[in-house]
Amino acid sequence: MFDRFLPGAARWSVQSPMRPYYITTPIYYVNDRPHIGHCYTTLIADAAARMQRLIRGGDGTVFFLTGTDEHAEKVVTAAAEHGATAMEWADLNAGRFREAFAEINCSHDDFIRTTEHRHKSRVLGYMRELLGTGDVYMGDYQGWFDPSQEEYVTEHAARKAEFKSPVTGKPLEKRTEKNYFFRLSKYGDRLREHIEAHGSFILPEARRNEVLGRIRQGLQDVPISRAITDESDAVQTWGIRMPGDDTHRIYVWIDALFNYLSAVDTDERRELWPATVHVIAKDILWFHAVVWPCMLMALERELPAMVYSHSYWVAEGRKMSKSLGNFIDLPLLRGYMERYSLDAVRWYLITRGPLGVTDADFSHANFVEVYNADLANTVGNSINRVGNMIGKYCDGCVPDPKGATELEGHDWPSIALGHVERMTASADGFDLVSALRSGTDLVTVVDGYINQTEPFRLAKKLDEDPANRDRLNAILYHCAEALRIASLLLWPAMPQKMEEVWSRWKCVPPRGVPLRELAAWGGAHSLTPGQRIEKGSPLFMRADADDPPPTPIGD
Ligand code: ME8
Repeated sequence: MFDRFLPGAARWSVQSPMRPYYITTPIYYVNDRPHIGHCYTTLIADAAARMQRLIRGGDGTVFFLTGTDEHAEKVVTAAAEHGATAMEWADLNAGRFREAFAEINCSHDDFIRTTEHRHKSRVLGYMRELLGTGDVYMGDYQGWFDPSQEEYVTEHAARKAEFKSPVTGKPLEKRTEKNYFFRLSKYGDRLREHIEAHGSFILPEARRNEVLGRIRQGLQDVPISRAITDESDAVQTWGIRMPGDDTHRIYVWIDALFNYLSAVDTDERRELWPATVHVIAKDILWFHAVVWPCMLMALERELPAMVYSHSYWVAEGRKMSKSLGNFIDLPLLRGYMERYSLDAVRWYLITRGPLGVTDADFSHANFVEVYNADLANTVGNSINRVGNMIGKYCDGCVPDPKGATELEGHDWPSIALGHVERMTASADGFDLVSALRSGTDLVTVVDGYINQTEPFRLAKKLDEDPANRDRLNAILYHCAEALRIASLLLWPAMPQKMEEVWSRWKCVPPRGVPLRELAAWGGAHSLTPGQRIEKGSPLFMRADADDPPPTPIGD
């Protein structure tokens, strides 16, 4: 029914003036199963993708990519611990990521795995191109390797973290190898100029400054291969071999970054490049904001328009870690979905997550507070209240405003338009929380209007003055129409609940129509006076703050 919002439904034409919107998430390691962090990044990318599908309607393509990064050494070691081959283990966990993203209703258009032929074959092509640029050479590398993150850390960072992983706290290993190197140092100035000229290339601002600061200290060349000294070693032989040199495999990070290109390097999709936004977290900023753009420069490819780097979820005030056993994992999220609904979980994660530069704390008390404040008491309450009043005072049919658009100082067409414009501008600037606030703020305006005009009092005075009927009808129509528009703005975070409202109120948006037309006050897609609507049960029941956290479901 809502196929206009489904992945792949929109196709752009060559004449389309709008650039396609190509959004990506990191591809996740398959050594373990997904947790809240992976779900969060994919969820905010989902909300952003849905916002653009909504804003653009049929005008311009949106393409949303996620997937898994499979050639990491830790995939082989985790597999061995479970008596599996690396491929079996990767299959199992890639399946878990797919299922998790389906469970949280992510609308990605593609899910790429780096072990797929389409990816591996294209990576070989990119690597041959890179070798041909003269920016790759064989050199000696000695450094502190962090096996838990599959990366070398600088001498300075290693010392500072007492030779433990700055991310996981696991011991670092001193490694020396002969490797192929990419001349990152050659591109420092060009990259700095690019960042300085493009204010939203790295967001948020603080991350941009961080990167600029490090670039100013000078860039060192980076290894892009790992040596294979033992063909019987399962760890060493897992990965893509360097073209023309079987004694090296491509470094997993380089292999992984290429996914953004390989997924769209087909005749049908090539127009999608450059990506509009790579969504990542702060842990992998350097690779995305420095190594990747410099490689693209060497390959003479266009750079992505934005790298958006969010912060971290922590749990009940503490960093999530395996040893503390406090990971917010999928079974726990499932417990929340079952009790409070999937869309309540999506709402909480998207609007209270670490989108900016500070970490966000997942706490049960905060979840319940947000659920009650935003959903039960605001969005749900307003929709139920207006639906009930229409049921009671207008025989369950959308009332006729008789052309009135302004009442009690509320110029509704311009109020609605203001909120739609704010949503559009915020979505374009990747301020997703502000984009969604445009929806809840519009609901709050409706609440204030109800309190001010008191339609429930007016309904008791219909016999006193015949003009009261018209006034009541106009008030309730304004409320319902404003809520219909708010439901469009809230849909990217809460698609199921808002689709439920559309089906109750008989206002399912037709396919291929952009937001500005869908949301036009009293326009072709507005509520139809005289149309019978269904009341339905409350969208969000109030939650009891004293209830303990839900129990995890499944594994
Ligand atoms: O780094 N809070 O994969 P990865 C928020 N394969 N987000 C979190 C998080 C947390 N506590 N923990 C993880 C890799 N994430 C590479 C990426 S891309 C070419 C290769 C999210 O499985 C966040 O998006 O370690 C972070 O950047 C990503 O998971 C790291 O996932």
